[in-house]
Amino acid sequence: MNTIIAGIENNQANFDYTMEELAALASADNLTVVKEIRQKLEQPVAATYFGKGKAEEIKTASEIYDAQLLVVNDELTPTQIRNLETITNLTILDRTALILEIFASRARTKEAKLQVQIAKLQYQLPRLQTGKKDQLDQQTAGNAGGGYTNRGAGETKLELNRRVIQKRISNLRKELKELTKNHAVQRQQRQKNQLKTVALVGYTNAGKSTTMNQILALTGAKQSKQVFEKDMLFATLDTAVRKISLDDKKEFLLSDTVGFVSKLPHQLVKSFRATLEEAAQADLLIQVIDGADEHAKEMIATTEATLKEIGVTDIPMIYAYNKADKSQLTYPVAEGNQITYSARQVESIELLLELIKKELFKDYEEHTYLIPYDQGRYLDLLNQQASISKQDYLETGYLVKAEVAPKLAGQLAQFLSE
Ligand SMILES: Nc1nc2c(ncn2[C@@H]2O[C@H](COP(=O)(O)OP(=O)(O)OP(=O)(O)O)[C@@H](O)[C@H]2O)c(=O)[nH]1
Ligand SMILES: [Mg+2]
Repeated sequence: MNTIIAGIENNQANFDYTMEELAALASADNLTVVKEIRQKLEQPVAATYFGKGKAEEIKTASEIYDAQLLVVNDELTPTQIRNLETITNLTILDRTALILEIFASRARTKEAKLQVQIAKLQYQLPRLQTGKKDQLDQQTAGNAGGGYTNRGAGETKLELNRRVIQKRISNLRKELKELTKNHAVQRQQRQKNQLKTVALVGYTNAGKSTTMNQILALTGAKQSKQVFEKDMLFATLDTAVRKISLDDKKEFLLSDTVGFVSKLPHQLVKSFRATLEEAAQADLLIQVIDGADEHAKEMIATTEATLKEIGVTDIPMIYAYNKADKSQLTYPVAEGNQITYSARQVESIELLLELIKKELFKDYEEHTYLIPYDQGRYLDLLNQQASISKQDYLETGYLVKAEVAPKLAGQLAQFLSE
C-alpha cells in the first residue's frame, strides 16, 4: 500500500534516526513508503498533531503520490487521528499501531499471540470513540433534538464496549498466566540446580539468534533445536532457552529474546514481561549490537532504555559488537567487557565464549585438595563437577588441583591442602 511517513521534529537529537527506523518498520509491515514529510514544531498541535498547513500538504502529497495511508512517528491521541483522517482523507496508523501490526504478523506461538493480542486490546481501549461511525451517531443524536436519550444510549454502548474489551483482556491475561506458569517453575528448578543463565539482548536484527545458533553449533549442542534467524525486524518474538555444556564441565543456560526498537510501545513491553523475565533474571547479559550500522550508538541507547523499563538495571553486561565482517574493524578482538566479532566466524564465537566464561564463572575458585583414599566419593564429586588440572597419588590420598564452584568449595573445605 502506498504510504506517506511523517513526523514532528522538536530538536530531539535522534529525529533523523527515528524517521529512518519508521521507514524500516513500514517496510517490515509490507508498506511502500512513497514520501516522507517533516514538520519543525515545538509541540504537536493538540487537535491535529501537525499544523493545519502541514496537514493540507500531506493531503496534496497523497494525491500526487497516490497514497492511501499515513504513518505518523508518534503515538497519537484518538482526537488527533480522527481529525487528521478527516483533513487528509487518509487512513492513519501511528507508530504504536504499526509496531503492534508487525508483532501480530510475526507471532507464531500461542504465548506470543496472546501477548500481542493483549497489547492490541490495550491500545484500543482508550480509542474506542475514534471510529468515524460513532462520531456520526453522536452528531445525529444531537441534531435530532432527542439528544438526551440517544446520547445516553451511545455512552452506554461505549461503556459496554469498554467492559467487553476489559473482560477479554482479563481472560487473555489468565490464559497467558496459565501458559507462563511453567516458565516460572522451570526457572525455579534451574535456580535450585544453580545453573547460571545468560541472556542475549539487543536491538532487533542485531544478530542475537545467529549468535545463539553459532554457540549451539560450536559447543556441540546438536540435540538442541536451532532458533529462527532472519534478516527482518522482529524475527524473534519468543524466548528460547538452551543448555550449553562446555568441555571443562561448566554449564550455563543461554536465552535468546525479542529485539528492541525505539519507543517500543509500553503496551507491548508490559504484555511481553513474562517473556522478558528471562533477561530480567539472568546472571549475565550479552548485548548484541550491529557494529556495522551507523546508528549503533542510538541502538545501544534504545536497548538500555528498554531494559530499564523492564526493571533490568544491575546485571553485568558484555557489549558484543557483531557483524565486524561488514566493517573495517579487526576481529575478533576482546577488551574488558567488549568484543568485536562476527557471528558468522568460528574464532569469533570461541572468543565470545571465553569472555562469557570469564565473567560468568569468576566466583569459581582454584584449590588444591588432599582427599584421603577412604573418602573417594569426594573425588567423584570433583570429577563430575569440576575441571581438574592436576592429579597425584600420594601416600595419604589423592592430591587434586581443580577449579570449583563456590558451593563445591564449601563442601570440600576440610580437604584443603594449602
Ligand atoms: N554480515 C553479517 N550478517 C550477520 C551477522 N550476524 C547476523 N547476521 C545477519 O543479520 C540478520 C539478523 O540476524 P538475527 O540473528 O535474526 O538477528 P536478531 O538479533 O535475532 O533479530 P530479531 O530476532 O529480529 O530481534 C540475519 O540475516 C543474519 O544472517 C554477521 O556477523 N555478519
Ligand atoms: Mg532473533
